[in-house]
Amino acid sequence: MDSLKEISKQIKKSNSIAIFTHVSPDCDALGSSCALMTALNKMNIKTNLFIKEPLTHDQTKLFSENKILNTECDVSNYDLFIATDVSALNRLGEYSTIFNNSNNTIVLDHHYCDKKIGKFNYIDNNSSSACEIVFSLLKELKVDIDSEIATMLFVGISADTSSFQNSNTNSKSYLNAYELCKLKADIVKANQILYENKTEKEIKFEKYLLNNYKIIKNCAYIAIDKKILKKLNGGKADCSSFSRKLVSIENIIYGFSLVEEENGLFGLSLRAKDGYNVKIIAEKFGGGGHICASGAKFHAKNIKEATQKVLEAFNK
Ligand SMILES: [Mn+2]
Repeated sequence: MDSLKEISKQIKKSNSIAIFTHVSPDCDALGSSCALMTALNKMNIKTNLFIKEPLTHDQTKLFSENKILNTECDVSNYDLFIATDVSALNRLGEYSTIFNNSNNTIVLDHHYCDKKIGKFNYIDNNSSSACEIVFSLLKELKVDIDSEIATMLFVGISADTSSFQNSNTNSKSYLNAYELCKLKADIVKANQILYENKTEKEIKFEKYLLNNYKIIKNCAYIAIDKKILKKLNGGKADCSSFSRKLVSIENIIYGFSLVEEENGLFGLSLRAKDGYNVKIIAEKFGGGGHICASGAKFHAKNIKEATQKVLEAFNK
């Protein structure tokens, strides 16, 4: 692995940088990439962040969408490409080819990966979030971390640890959160938007979850097809916290949600209590992530067959 010192040297050498992050960006993907872009621009290094998908309603309150480009990335405009919160090429979506074809790339991530996709790679799976890594990098770069940057980094740490509850939380996460508070991260705003901001639709989805989840042995799960999504007037994003909620049940070790995203294409979200592994299940379906929190997408005839496939994988 390359040091943050080496990586900051590469950054200081470059004139213009493009940043990418993973598809279906979460608050850590956005926090790490937006904070890095803002800080580098403060250092007068021309930096653009490219994200194809629109932000969710909550995310737009935490990150300025107008500073993010959703266009094609003209390679000739940049001499360095950085990916945050992602270390697998396919998770870069439409920007994966550009990243793969460039010979000057940096990866900053906390997901374990056997294959290194950057020229320079800083991958630390002891960090709770990519935001912790970007925070260390910004300190190495000696850039002034203002309240806006501190807030974005705090949001990513808080979101990836589910407010310091997930098993990826450690003493360093608390220390970084402490330092970010000292740097005037707006934790009231972050907490309100992340945790006290439920819409009626979210309540409706939660109600559906609580009325319809099933338990087999130590595994709680919910399966939702397009018909149900339509009835609830929502989409896959409205189910994103389901597996985490299911694994919070007493005596339940594994939780998963299965959501039909397109006809015959199913999104699988998996969670396990500390000390148990769901990543091996995600990998069986061509996905990945963390030991305790991972996901995949796969095809099946219908929701029944998709559910059966996942339950069989658990049985094995
Ligand atoms: Mn992350």
